[in-house]
Amino acid sequence: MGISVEEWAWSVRAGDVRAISRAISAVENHAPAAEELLRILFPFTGKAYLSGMTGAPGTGKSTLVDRLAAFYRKRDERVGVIAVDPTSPYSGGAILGDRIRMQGHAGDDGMFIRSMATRGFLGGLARATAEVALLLDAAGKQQLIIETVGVGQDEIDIVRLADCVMVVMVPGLGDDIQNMKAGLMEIADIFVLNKSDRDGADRLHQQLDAMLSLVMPRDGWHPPVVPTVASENRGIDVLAATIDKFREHFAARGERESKHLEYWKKRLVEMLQSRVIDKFLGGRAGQALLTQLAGEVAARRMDPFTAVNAIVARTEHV
Ligand SMILES: Nc1nc2c(ncn2[C@@H]2O[C@H](COP(=O)(O)OP(=O)(O)OP(=O)(O)O)[C@@H](O)[C@H]2O)c(=O)[nH]1
Ligand SMILES: [Mg+2]
Repeated sequence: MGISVEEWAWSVRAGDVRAISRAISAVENHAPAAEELLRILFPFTGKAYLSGMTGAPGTGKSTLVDRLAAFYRKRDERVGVIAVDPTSPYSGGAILGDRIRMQGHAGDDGMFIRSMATRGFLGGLARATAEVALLLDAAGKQQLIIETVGVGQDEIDIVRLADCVMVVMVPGLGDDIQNMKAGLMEIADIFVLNKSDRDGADRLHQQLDAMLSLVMPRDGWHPPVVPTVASENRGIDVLAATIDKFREHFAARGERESKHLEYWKKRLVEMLQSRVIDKFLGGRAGQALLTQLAGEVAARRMDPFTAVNAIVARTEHV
C-alpha cells in the first residue's frame, strides 16, 4: 500500500473505517509501522471516555454493550466497541453475534465495533487492547466500551485500563456473592444486575446492597447496583446516567488524572521491561543464550546472579 504512515494516521483521525481496521491489525500483529502510527496519533488521544464491561460468561455483556452503544449514538456521540474474547465457550463463538451486531449498525460511521481474540498477542492482550483504545480515541470516538469476560488476571488488567468499570451479575448463576472473584468485586465502579426479569433478581439485589453497605466508599463513591434487562432495552438509560454521574464525580475530584498517572507509570515500566528484554535477549542468539544459562543454573553449575551478569555483559560489547 503506497501511502505514508503520516497519511495513514490522517485517515485514522478522519475516522476512515478501513484505515482504522488496518491500524488495529497492525497493532495486533505488532507490526513495525504500528509504533510509528501510535506515536503520531498519541497527541490526539485522551479525549475518549473508556468504559469496561466485565462479568461471567453469558451474563449479557454483549447485549448490554450493544444497547448502551445505541443509547450513546442517540445522544449523537461517536462510539467505539472492543469485544475481547469473543469466543467464550458459553455462546460458542460470539464472533457471529458480533457480526450480527455490526449489521445492526451498518452504515453508521459513528460506530466502530471490533472483536479481538484472546490468544497469541505479542506483549500481551492488555497491551494490544490499550493500543486499540488509543487508536479509536484518536479516530474521534467519544465513548469507548470494552467488553471482556471476567475470568483471569489478563481480563482484570484490561478493565483496569477503563475510566469506569462495570461488573455484570445475573440471578441464578450460583448467586452467592461469595462465589464472585474478589478481584472483580474490588474494581467495580458500578454493578449491573442484568437479567433482572429472572427469578432471584430481588434477592441478589438485596445481597449486593447488604454487602456493599459494608464496603468503605472509594474516593467518596459507593458502587451502586443498576438493574437492567438488556434483551428488552430496560434500564439502559439509568445505566448511562449512572456512568455519567460517576464520570462527573471523578472529574470533579481529579481522580481521573491520578488514575491515569498510575496507569502510565505501570505502562511505561512494562514497555521498558519489554524493551530491555528485547535488547538483552532478543533474537535467536539471545534465546539460545537464555536456554544455555538457564540449564547451567538449573544444574547448579552456575548461580543465577552470574548468569544475569553474563547476559548483560554479552550485550555490552555488541
Ligand atoms: N432473560 C434475559 N436474557 C438476556 C438478558 N440480556 C441478555 N440476555 C440473553 O443472554 C444470552 C447471552 O447474552 P450475551 O449478550 O451474548 O452475553 P455475554 O455476556 O456477552 O456472553 P459471552 O460474551 O459469551 O460471555 C443471550 O441469549 C441474550 O439474549 C436479560 O436481561 N434477560
Ligand atoms: Mg459477549
